[in-house]
Amino acid sequence: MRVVATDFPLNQPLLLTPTMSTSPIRVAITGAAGQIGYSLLFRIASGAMFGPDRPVILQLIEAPFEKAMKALEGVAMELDDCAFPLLKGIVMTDQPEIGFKDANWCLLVGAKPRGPGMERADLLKDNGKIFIGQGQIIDRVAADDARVAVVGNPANTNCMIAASQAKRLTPDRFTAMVRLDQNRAQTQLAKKAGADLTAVKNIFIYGNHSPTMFPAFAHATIGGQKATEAITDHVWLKGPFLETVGKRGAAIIAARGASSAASAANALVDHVRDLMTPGKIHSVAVKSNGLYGFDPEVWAGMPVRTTTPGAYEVVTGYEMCDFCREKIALTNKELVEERAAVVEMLKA
Ligand code: NAX
Repeated sequence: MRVVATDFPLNQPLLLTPTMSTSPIRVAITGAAGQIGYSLLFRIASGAMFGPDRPVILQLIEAPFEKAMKALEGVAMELDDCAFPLLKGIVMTDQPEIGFKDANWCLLVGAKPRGPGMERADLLKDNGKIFIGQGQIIDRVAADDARVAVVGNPANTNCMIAASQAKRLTPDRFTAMVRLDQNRAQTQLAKKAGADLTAVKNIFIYGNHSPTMFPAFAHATIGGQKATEAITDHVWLKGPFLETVGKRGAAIIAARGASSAASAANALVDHVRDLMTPGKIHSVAVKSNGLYGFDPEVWAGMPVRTTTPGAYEVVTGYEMCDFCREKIALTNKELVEERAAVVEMLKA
C-alpha cells in the first residue's frame, strides 16, 4: 500500500470553519517518521510555524519501506489524537509526486545517514541521488509559490543539488538550514556573558552546516554592547566558542546516544517562521552569488532579511576582519570540495 491515508484528498475544495478566513498552507515533509519529524510535525500542526490563524495540511513523505510507512501511520494517529484545530488534513505517502503535490513549503528532512566506514564522498553521492529526484518532482508538482528548506545532511550541498534540477522555481526558493547553529551560538554567548538569551542580537552563521561553519561573533551585540566588549575573553571567542558551536552535534550524539532532534525541529520552525515574517534578519544558507567571498555557485549560510513572506535579500555590508576572512575561506573550501564531489549531478 503506497498511499496509506489521505484524510484530505488533494485538489478538492476545503470546508473551513467560518472563523478561519485563510486557506490552509500545504506543507510537505520528507523523513516525516524520523526523529526530527517526530518533534516537528506537532509544532507545525499547533501553529508554531505559520501562526495561530493559519490552517495547515501536512503531506508526509517517507521512504518506500514497510517499517517507515508503518511508523508514519503511528505518528499520524498521534497527530489525530492531539485534535489540533489548525490541522485540516494529513497525507501519508512514499511517492514524492503525491507528497509534494501543490505544496507551498517543502521541508526536506529525510536523508541517508552516514553508515560505518562510509566515505564522505559516498554520503554526498548517495544523498545527491535523493535530492536530484526530489528537486525535479518539486519543480514539477509543487505550488507556484513553493519554497524549499533542506535539513537532511549534507544540507547545503543537497540544497544546491535540488535547486539545480529546477526550471520553474528559481534558486532563491531553495534554502538550507543553519538556524540550529545560530541558536546554539546565541545561547553560548549569553551564557558566557551572564546575560539573558534575548539580549544577544546579530549573531549570524556563515558557510556550511558542518564544524567549519563560522559564527561571526564580532558583529554580535549583547545588551546593546559589542559582544567583543561584553566578553573580554577573546581567546574563548576565537577558540572554545567556535569549537563548541561547530561540534555541538557530535557532543549531543555523545551524550544522548542519538543526534539532535527536538532542537533541529525547533530550528526549522524558526527558519520557516522567520522567512514568512517580513523584517526578520536571520541566518539562512542561500545561493551565495559570490557574496562574503564565497564561491558564487555554493549555498552558504549568511544573514538574510525577509522582505515579503517567503522572500528575502542577503544583508550585505558586514565588514570582515582578517580572522573572519580566514574562517570564511575554510568553510568555503569545504563547500567547493563538496560541490566538486557531486558536480556531475548538477544540471547546467
Ligand atoms: P532519522 O534517521 O531519524 O530520520 C530520517 C527519516 O528519513 C527516516 O524515517 C527515513 O526513513 C527517511 N528517509 C530517508 N530517505 C528518504 C527519502 N528519500 N524520502 C523520504 N524519507 C526518507 O534522522 P533525523 O534525526 O530525523 O535527521 C534527519 C536529517 O537531518 C539527517 O540527514 C541529519 O543529519 C540532518 N540534520 C540536520 C541538521 C541541520 O541543522 N541542518 C541538524 C540535525 C540533523 O542532524
